[in-house]
Amino acid sequence: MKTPRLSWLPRSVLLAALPFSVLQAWADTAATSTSAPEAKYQGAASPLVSEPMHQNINPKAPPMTEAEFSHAKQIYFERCAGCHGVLRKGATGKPLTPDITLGRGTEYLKTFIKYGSPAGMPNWGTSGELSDAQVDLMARYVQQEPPTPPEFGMKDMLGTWKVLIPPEKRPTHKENNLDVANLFSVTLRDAGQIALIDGNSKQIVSVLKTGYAVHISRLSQSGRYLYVIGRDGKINLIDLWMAKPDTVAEIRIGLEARSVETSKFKGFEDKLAVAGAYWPPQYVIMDGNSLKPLKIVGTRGMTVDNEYHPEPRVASIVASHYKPEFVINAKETGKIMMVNYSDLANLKTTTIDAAKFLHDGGFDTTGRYFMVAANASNKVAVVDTKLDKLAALVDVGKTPHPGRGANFVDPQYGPVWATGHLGDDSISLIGTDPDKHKAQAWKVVRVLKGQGGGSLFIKTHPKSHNLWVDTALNPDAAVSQSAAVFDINHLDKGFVTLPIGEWSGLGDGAKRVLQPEYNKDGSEVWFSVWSGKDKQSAIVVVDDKTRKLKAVIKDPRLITPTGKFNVFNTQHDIY
Ligand code: DHE
Repeated sequence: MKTPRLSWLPRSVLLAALPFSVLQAWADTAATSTSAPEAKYQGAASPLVSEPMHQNINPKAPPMTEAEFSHAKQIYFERCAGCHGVLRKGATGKPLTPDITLGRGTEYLKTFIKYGSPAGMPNWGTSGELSDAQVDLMARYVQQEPPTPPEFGMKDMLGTWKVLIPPEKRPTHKENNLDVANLFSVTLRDAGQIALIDGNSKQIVSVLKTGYAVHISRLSQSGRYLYVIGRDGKINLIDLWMAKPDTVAEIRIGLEARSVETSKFKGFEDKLAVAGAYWPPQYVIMDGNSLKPLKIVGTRGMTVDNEYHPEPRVASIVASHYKPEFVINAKETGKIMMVNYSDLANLKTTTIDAAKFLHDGGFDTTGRYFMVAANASNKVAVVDTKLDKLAALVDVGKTPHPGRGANFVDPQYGPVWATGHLGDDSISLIGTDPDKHKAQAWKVVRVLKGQGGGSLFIKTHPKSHNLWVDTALNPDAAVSQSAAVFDINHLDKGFVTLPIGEWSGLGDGAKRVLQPEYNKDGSEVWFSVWSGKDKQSAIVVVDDKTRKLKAVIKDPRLITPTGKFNVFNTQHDIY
């Protein structure tokens, strides 16, 4: 039994409303315990909010008018679906299906929603984010049957598929003078755009319209094609050889999505692309040059605990360097699918049981082992992509969040891969060299103490001695607006804090500092300084050797920059 954390709510209020033991008991049945930064992070608005949905009325649930239902549905998909799931079957938040919620009753649910829980449910009412009337509305809504968003199959995808410039009409050689390998594709999250920024001049080359709340960018094996995916499942295929790089094809692969990747194995370079959807739970393999959808595979099925899950969202996807395979991670089932793309009609998949809830990750320095955070299990799963086997499940700190992680050589323990955490201030270093450092392999060999919890991304570069760690979601502004840097050769000396937010010279704003990303030659590290949509944001470039400010990129077009993907480093999995 966890020790109750009571600082988050007035105990007297809670006790007056319900016996604590009752609330605590429900909190302890949550799928996991969630930290406040994590709950906030997962609570981003889902694009499903605007989808028409099928609805059964539950006669046993407290009545709601149609207008109330639609208002509640909007709140649910804006704030709750990220943790509790589209079908409310539970993810990092607990299940909220009527078989459970009807038994709790409206008053109980209202208290829960208003005051939050020790397991990480935000205090929506007392924080002022929901009014008492909205709390009452949500307590009634979660007792109704969850509305079901539509499926999105081949016909739907083909209906959205556009080839703007067919492959035969595209350039036969690079038609621009850009140093494409040192371009950065920068997510302009709330603008639904990416900015292509020249890594040398630091000028914006172009701003391109993409999907809603665009998420990540990946490169084809040759480095010519850039694939960008929005939260609404829209993919833009951008040709970096054009005189002015632009979208040459686009498609929607689902109603909500986060990941896209391309085939990297010898003989399949630039041939295929794959994207994973949150809704419907499925992944789609496409022709790499045109985005024509070729094969859709659903991920619904059993979890690692052998329970059925109707909504296993597809999280990170990487392309194996050892086989013609995509490594596809299903969040809710905790399963990793090694999907062989050499014969789509006779698709062979090796399914590896890992742990729940798989999220983000990256390769070790050899490219053989894929390390993925099973964030709610506080573990990192290690997949051997040569043998298609789980090499280890490593216990790390609370809610690991590596981005793609950081590879370097620990002076004492040899090659390691590192992750920071959302839920605590630790940085776990895992040994990754089973040949020469067998005793350390797949063990946490060292734990560094960072600035605080709320860390999203960690980064280094083969040519650097610096290990950079952000803490973008830390509740303390001084921590979220700065970054920590460790000297890899003197890890025991601790970190130095760099005031990146202050260096940006921006006025007021959230100024969350996130996602260190290196330029091609590893001499500069770029940070996003992320403020609200209506405030100015920036990118701060730090000289890696001197750790001094080198440049600030400010432009009215840089709206909410978050992820930055250097072409060369992304293409070659350098991190
Ligand atoms: Fe991300 C990667 C999902 C919120 C910035 N994010 C990923 C990946 C997944 C994911 C599955 C791995 C993709 C891959 O490698 O194939 N992210 C989610 C969510 O479900 C979540 C928690 C909530 C949501 O509603 O989307 C979420 N992510 C965020 C943010 O709020 C961030 C900080 C800002 C933003 O742009 O939205 C954010 N996520 C990123 C970035 C990466 C990422 C920058 C790629 C990191 C890299 O270095 O590869």
